[in-house]
Amino acid sequence: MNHGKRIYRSVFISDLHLGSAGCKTEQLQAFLHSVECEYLYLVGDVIDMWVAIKRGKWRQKHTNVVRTILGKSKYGCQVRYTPGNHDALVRRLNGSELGNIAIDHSFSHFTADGKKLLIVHGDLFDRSVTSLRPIAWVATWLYECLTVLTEWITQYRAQRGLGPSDFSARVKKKFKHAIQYVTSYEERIVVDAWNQGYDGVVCGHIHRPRIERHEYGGLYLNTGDWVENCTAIVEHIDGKLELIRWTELQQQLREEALSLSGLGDRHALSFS
Ligand SMILES: [Mn+2]
Repeated sequence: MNHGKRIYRSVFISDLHLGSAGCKTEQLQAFLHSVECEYLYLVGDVIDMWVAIKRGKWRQKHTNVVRTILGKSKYGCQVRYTPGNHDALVRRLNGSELGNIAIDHSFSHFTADGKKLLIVHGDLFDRSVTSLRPIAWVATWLYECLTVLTEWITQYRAQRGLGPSDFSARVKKKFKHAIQYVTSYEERIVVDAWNQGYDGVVCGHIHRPRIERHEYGGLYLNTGDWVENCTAIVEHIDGKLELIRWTELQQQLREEALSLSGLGDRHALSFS
């Protein structure tokens, strides 16, 4: 029995944005504690240096996530970190190996069933970050302010007994859509990987979890993020790749724990 843990060969996560108001630290910790893997890929934007470090927003809970990751590396998990645009300062360490932690611009990963995958954050394929970088920077700040504003609205409504508003989801959706060229991003990155001889690409950056085979060949795997979606790409022991959502995995683990303890059966009896 694996004591409520999921065992994978590899886990790929990105866009944790540690240090920003939006990072879902609790869910991320719970997820990290519930998986065991041989390879843990951190596919960029792990630390949000654009907002975290300069503005004193870093909290103990963010340090704790880093400690959890270091803990995994201590017990034999190979951690591979490809910095993104929000943690671009770490790119100075590209090519370094610190014990079980390797940092580089990109990695080649071979799955258990022999697929060759390119692991890269992906911001270099996003025009809104390369040629329109100042706009992206302002957009990040607006997004951060919006997140804080939403929290205020939620608290205000909760205090008055009102339900949550969908204001944030609506605005964020429009906002992100406006600054991203999502389809062309997906297309550019997967075609580039395919042309380099890879079977597919694992990336992040646009906060849109997805697993798909491109029409010209090539697997497109986007890990999603831990600001909104709380998702990861995992490689099973046999090499099969899957997109998982923390909410669904959490539910499965809860049900398993319940049936193990026998509580599930007693409930079933009492309601029959
Ligand atoms: Mn990014």
